[in-house]
Amino acid sequence: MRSESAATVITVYSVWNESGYFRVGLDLYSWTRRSTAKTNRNFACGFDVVLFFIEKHFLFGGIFMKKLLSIILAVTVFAAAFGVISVSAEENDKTVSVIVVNNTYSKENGAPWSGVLFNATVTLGEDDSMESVIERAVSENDYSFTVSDYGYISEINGLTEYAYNGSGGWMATLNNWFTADGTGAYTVANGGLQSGDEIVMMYTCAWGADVGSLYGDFNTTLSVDEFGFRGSYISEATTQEFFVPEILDYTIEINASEDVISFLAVPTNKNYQARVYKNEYQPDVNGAEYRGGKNVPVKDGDVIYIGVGNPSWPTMNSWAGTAEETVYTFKIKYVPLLGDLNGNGKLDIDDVTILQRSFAEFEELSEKQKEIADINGDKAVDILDATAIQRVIAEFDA
Ligand SMILES: [Ca+2]
Ligand SMILES: [Ca+2]
Repeated sequence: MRSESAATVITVYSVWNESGYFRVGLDLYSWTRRSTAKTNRNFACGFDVVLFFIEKHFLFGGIFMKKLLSIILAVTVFAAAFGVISVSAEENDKTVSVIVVNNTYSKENGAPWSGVLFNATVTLGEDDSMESVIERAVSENDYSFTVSDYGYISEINGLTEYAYNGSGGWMATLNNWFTADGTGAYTVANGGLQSGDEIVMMYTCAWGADVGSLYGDFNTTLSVDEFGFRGSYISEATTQEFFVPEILDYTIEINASEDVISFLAVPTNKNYQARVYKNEYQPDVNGAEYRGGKNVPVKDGDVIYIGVGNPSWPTMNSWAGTAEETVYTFKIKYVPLLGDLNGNGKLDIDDVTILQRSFAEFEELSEKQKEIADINGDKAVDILDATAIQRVIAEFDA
């Protein structure tokens, strides 16, 4: 995918909340939204995709069908994806999150249940794979499941494959990626499964097409519905408004001189991976990426690259053809807040101290600090500015 890249600036607004800290909307908003985005995709389990497959079957004959079946099996059964989720691990526990959800087959249409069955944090052992982790999560949450003769999960809590017009089944993503191989292939031992990963086991009524697994589709953009990022001082409104899948270059303005940002970068077609890099795009270097786009330390001048569908990365779509990758860039620009002399993204007592020390001539303000110290805008940096900062602090501590 290639498109005209217009530079777009994502301005990040910092907003005080009642407790006096900067609030990061994306924290709550976008990350919740990610899980609900799938919910919103209520495809009426249709016949179209099935027909597509049948058509292919007749067009290409048995070999194709075999491949197709193996893909479908892999998908139905395993589905692993490259997701990411915050590890709310205790101490040094290594954990992954496992979510089981059915957003495609409604009760009205006959499903025994729908929605999120559970969202669990599972401790990761050395012998674990995606497969074992999913099975353990299901049984630890006291739900039934069935492993088919082919070794994949065919039933969870009474919702079985083929339940919807013969075209339903279970698929899983690992960090929002429908894995190219079965879930058993992604293990702790081989590094395919890592602490902090997010596994979503989801029901599809259409061989994956209704949950973002688009076989034979070569779109490598990021999904606008599921794009976002969060940082300590980054608020929400921003990215949802400014991100356009076809625009490749952005500037992210941050209010703290340093921050740690997590990107929620989900491909439109989740058969492809999205990988996040800093300052150097290295698609050929395994592990050079920030897994799941999480916890990227940034400062002024850094450049974040998010690639989707690089031809060297695994995808089940390689059966159908080769995609052209899409690479987005996000330049990080530090835009200080007025009065934030220590550059930590908020007005606090340390800013007052810095100012007072400069009055007492213990320390001189840097040029940059001088620019932002005049918080009351009277062209002078003096005690009134210190007072103004104190007022802001007091107001929000009140
Ligand atoms: Ca400060
Ligand atoms: Ca002033």
